[in-house]
Amino acid sequence: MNQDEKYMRMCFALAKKGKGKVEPNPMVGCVVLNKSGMLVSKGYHKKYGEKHAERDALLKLKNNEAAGGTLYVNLEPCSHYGKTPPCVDLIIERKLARVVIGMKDVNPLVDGISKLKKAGIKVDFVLTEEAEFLNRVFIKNMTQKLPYVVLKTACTMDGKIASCTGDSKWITSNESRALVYKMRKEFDCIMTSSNTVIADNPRMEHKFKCILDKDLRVDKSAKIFQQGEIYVASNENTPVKNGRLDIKAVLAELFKRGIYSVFVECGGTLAGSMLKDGLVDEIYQFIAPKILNDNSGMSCFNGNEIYKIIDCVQTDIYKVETLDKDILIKALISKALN
Ligand code: AOF
Ligand code: ZN
Repeated sequence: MNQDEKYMRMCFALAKKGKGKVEPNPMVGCVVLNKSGMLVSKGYHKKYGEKHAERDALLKLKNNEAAGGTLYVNLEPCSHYGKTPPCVDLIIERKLARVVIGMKDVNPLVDGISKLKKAGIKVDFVLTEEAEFLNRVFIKNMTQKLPYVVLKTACTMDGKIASCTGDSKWITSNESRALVYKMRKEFDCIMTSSNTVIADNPRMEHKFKCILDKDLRVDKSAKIFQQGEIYVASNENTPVKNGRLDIKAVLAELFKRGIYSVFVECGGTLAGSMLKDGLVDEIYQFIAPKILNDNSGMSCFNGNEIYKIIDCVQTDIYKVETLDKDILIKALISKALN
């Protein structure tokens, strides 16, 4: 691993300390080396609205300590007056010779790179793909004005979520189900369908829940209503397209309400149509060591007829975890069907 990669990875680790506290802002970490290449300061963005990573690192140093040195930061330094003044101004003032950046900022207000170059500071990039992966939620939020969507499913080795009678308790182990409870907390909202609420009557503890219920079929006595704030998307508040709720419109509405990430827990129909419509960013798939061995069982993804394998939804698996009994696959959607 070269030096630039080493220090950029350090920035990633620092950035991650802000996870859960900086959203909807990006996670950013910063490392400063002095003229002789010695690490003299580290910083990170700690909380939404507070100092940016670069400022956090540079303000720990005396005025001339960073002069001629190198600053590492996983996101292009900002050049705009937001809740804080532009980081590029401080970098220029502190006379850094080189800035190594992970990714270009997708925020249209930011144009830090050209400002740095104009000031005679050398700019290099390193580990861009990793930097973009780290801030994938921020990138989606900023560029599409939509929440980042993770769809969770739990199935047998043959991809079934229930038998032909609808029996589904339980496919995955206690440990996996406990892990799902923890995962929910990492998202601003959990989303489910009227079908799931009617079939399973889950509690789904969360501070904010969205139920897709086009014809308002779910009874208010369902357990899901016992706790948390609930947004019911129905034909009364959401456009209907081809007889179905326009889920993209629901996501846009959630975004306006300050929801930046959504965890979808549903059956095969909603999962299939969200996948087909390209509304899913990522899949968490729990697979239990069971085989239903019945094609009339319910599938975890139930879209339309597909004739060619080339038309599969493609994913990039980035993590496989072995749990007590099950496995968990985490995969990014790399190509939607349409
Ligand atoms: C952060 N932390 O460490 C960096 C950011 O409203 P402000 O002033 O906090 O600016 C937010 C924007 O600044 C953010 O969307 C991103 O484009 C840029 N850089 N933001 O919260 C940081 N370096
Ligand atoms: Zn900044």
